[in-house]
Amino acid sequence: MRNYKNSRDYGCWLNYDLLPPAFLAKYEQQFPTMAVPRGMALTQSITAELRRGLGGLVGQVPNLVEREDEAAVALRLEDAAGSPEGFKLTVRAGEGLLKVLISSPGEQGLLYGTFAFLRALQLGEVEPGWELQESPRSPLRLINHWDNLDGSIERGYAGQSIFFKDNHLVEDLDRVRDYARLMASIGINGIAINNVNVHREETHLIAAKAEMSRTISCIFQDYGIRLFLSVNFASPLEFGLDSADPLDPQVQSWWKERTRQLYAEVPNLGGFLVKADSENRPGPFTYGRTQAQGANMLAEALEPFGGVLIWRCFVYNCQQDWRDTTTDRARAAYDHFKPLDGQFRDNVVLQIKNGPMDFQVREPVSPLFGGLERTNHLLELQITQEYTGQQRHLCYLVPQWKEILEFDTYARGPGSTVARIVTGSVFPLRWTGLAAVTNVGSDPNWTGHTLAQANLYGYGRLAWNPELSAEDITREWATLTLGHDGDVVDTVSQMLLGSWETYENYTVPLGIGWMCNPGHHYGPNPEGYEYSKWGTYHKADHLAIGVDRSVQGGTGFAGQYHLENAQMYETVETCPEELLLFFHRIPYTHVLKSGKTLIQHIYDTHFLGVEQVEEMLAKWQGLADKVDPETFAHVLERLQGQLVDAKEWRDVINTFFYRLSHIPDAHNRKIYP
Ligand code: GCW
Repeated sequence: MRNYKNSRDYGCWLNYDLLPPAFLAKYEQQFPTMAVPRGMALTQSITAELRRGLGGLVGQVPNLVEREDEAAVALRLEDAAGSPEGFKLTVRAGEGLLKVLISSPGEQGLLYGTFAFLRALQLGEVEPGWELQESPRSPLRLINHWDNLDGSIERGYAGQSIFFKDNHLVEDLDRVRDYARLMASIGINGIAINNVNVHREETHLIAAKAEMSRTISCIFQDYGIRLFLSVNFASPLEFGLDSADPLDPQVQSWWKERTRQLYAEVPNLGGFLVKADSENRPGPFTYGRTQAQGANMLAEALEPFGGVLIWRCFVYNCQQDWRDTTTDRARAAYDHFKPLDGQFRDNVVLQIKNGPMDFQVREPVSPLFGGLERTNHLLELQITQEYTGQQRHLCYLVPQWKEILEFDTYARGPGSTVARIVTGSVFPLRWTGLAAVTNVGSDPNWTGHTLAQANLYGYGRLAWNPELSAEDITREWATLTLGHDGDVVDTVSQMLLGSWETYENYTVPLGIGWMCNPGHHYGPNPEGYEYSKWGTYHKADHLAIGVDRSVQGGTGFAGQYHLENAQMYETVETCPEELLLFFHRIPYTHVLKSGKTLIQHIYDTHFLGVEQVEEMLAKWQGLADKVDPETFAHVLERLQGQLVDAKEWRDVINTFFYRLSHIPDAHNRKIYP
């Protein structure tokens, strides 16, 4: 069998194919030499990247020279102010050659500058007089793996873990290196390697199994990435203590000592990530303590080593009764954490899922954004497509993330967007940024669906700079990954950019969420979660659907937002229609702004969604001789599967509503009786 590592899909956006003739005319033989400062931790990675990148793109591997003034591409560590992760790139005309200078106060900046240079070269931007000065907008740009030590991945749709197998490290650590390189190329600087649901085996990653963490962290270190570990709040119990109470001095000193020893073994540790009091994980509530008391205890242990404690806000009652209408899961994160704002230590960072529920295809933004003013926090996104087609469906999430980032919280008046909050420009917070659950696994193409690589890429780019536009990121990814053919770039960009809306059209309407099969969450099942304990009800009956979350007469969730948004969500008339069923209970006969009734809207969007998948499929078929045959065949197969599944969604959802409402489709299309 051919080594899958030579495939284009494995190379992702770093294939570095020879540039097309028009570009080569500009760049060929322009970069014969490079100068890279010696003795840096990242010297080797930077040098190797330039060799590989230029060797591939312009067909000439540059020679290393000592003196900066003799080099076509020179890297300079500058003793200047500014972010050590930022860089400046300048290009000028030298004697017959281009002269590229990449400078930064830090070696990490030089690494990012190197990747930016190679990217710009592929996009044809490098020319005399061109300059680029960038630094990441926030200090934490994190990836979370939900990998278990046995090699399985919770909500993983691309094979097994690339780190773990049968409770050991995988043999192929080169692949971990390739991964670190991919992540560094998009600016990721921290990776949590294990599942936030920390089971028994994983508890030992901070102790007997710390050697595993160390090995991975050494690889990460070569790419400027810090390793994070998800830890079990009840670890002390596993190690012989009879309590995990955060106020118990014995527990406190146990964590301090364990953390000290861990740092001795894993110096490149960024800190801990904790899921506590959430979905049956242990936490401070067991001891009658607050989330702040729990987080602060761990943060104190990390503090001497500069570590940060990332504490998730996904705390809610998962033992609900569907008949209980007073408990609203959407309220939970805000209700738990808002009152604690200001009580957390400086090195605690709260990690908040984008929406108040759980990574649905459409949700409002969590009101904790704009709600928290004095506590460090991160936006948590889900790259892995748990509820959005599990990498069998094309569902490109960058447009969704852009909407979230552009949402105005009004926390400090107009313009207080989530993007500005998570980059620290609304509230002066030390630690801000983004985290996302990755979609990566051991599949040869990393992400199951090759086009799902765009989600991974797009996340990194947005974490670096949330102001980049979805269109720019998409075209950039398509060019780097699939080459310069304008038709391919246009077509694939269109497919990607429309795919989230398409997915929404044939799945769950107007923000209601769920309606999927319980457990694995794939495929339609309108009542799959309706009577379960998880608090995710849509309450459809024969007349209406939706949950009233207004203040007047509902659960009051709408009132958790700042006034402008609270008022907007409060009434049916002002609530954005795409979220109508999230905030209100609406009769099927209610007339929407389009002039259609709700029920007709549901029927129409479901028929439309399937047609849109048919169009995507046709578009892709049109690229048959323009993309790599292996990639072509694979994506084709996925799209064909998506079409079958989209029809199933359409029919199941439409039938469900028809049976409940008895209202026929105005166009008499086929809905099962
Ligand atoms: O969406 C839910 C998932 C769980 C996950 C949890 C979480 C890791 O279904 O699998 O557990 O969210 O985010 O903690």
